Amino acid sequence: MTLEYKFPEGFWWGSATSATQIEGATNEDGKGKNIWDHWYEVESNRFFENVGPQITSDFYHQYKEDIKLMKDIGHNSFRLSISWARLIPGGRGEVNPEAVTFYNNVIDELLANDIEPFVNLFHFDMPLELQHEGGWESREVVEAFVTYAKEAFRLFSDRVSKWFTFNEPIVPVEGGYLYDFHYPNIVDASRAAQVAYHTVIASAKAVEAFREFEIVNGKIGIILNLTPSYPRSNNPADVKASRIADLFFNRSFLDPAVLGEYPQELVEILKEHGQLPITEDGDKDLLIANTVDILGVNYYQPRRVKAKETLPNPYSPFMPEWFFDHYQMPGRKMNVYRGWEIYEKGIYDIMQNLKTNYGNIESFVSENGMGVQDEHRFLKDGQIQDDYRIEFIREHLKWLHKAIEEGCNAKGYHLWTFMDNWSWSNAYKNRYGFVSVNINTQERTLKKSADWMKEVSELNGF
Ligand code: BGP
Repeated sequence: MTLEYKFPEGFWWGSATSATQIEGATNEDGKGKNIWDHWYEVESNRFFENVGPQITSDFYHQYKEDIKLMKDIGHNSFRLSISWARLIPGGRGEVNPEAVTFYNNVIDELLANDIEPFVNLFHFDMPLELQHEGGWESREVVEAFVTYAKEAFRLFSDRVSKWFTFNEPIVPVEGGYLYDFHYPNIVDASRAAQVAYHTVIASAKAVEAFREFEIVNGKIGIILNLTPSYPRSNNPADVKASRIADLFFNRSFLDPAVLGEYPQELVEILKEHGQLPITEDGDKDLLIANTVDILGVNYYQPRRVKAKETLPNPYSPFMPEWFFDHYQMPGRKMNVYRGWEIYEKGIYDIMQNLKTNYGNIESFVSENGMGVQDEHRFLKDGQIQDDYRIEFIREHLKWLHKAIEEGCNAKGYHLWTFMDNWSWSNAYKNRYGFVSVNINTQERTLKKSADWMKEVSELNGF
């Protein structure tokens, strides 16, 4: 069969998820609490239909069957995260042996099915005790993270060679310290800057620790949600607004992680507004010496911006939005369930940017996907006919393919997500999986997109 879109040999086909979103078993086998367990206990109304993280998709008990399904639909790789609070309850001290058994079992099961585990250390899930100590605002918590990272490398790196320090580290900054959609629900830009800075430092320190382990073929990276900024027009005021949005939301993590230093213009802006974080001697050298080997790119939506229509209220809390307004482009294509624009070419623009400005670092699409509400509407003969998802993936893959043809260093594509999972405040509202999950019975059923993906990964293209 001749394929129009053939991907390079060894391309990574798979999906991604995170511990809190699938494991469940939040009170079992010695797991400690994280901020999600706590926030749900104190404010369950913040979660769609009051559904919390206690059970989710029950991967803790069903991982064997789930991994078999991954194999069935052609996965050769799968990204999961370790729950820090499960591995080290309280965030510091003794490792929980039952957690070690669980993660060993999962890793072994993946390998037995020829699926390479990509393991991420932190996916929004701060252990509660450490949050009480200040979370990422605290430099001691950074040290606790490095100790946790070392334990994970020690325990699992005999079988895991691809590691990631953080998933979307900007999201806890935005959600927890600017825009009130994650615990601890603080609105304070200078604290947000401290949190962002400490996660960057924590990542670099984990990279440094990783290199001491000298893991054969080992690679360590970070996963960033890159939302390319597009100005409304070429008017210099719009272009400037777009550049500043890019500094805040992309380059604040991308530059230190990949180039080892912060963009000067961002530093100047924060300085001018009195928002610079506290730093320590030696941090600059740490960053420059510990850039990542590989970059995971999560891409869902672009960020369209325009120059501000009005001056910011000088008495309102300082925000990135002091420098730009969001722009709703007429005719934009929307995923209405999530309220996110769908713009497939964004994936190509990101890859070109990485090629031109970031040394063409080895990368892959580590998340991309489409959450849809009430998917049972599309049930036919017992299967969800998610043609919209197939189209979504296909159109993104075409642009990714073009980027690769033009020399971009992209090695794979992971969908968000394998099976429907629990989301941070939307719970089970929007479904993203190749596999549908009935949250009452925990029954799994392949969607049409799963059959399609099986074919794509087997043919290595379409
Ligand atoms: C990313 C996160 C995931 C996931 C996904 C979908 O930002 O890394 O954890 O949840 O987005 O977003 P949501 O669940 O908010 O719809």
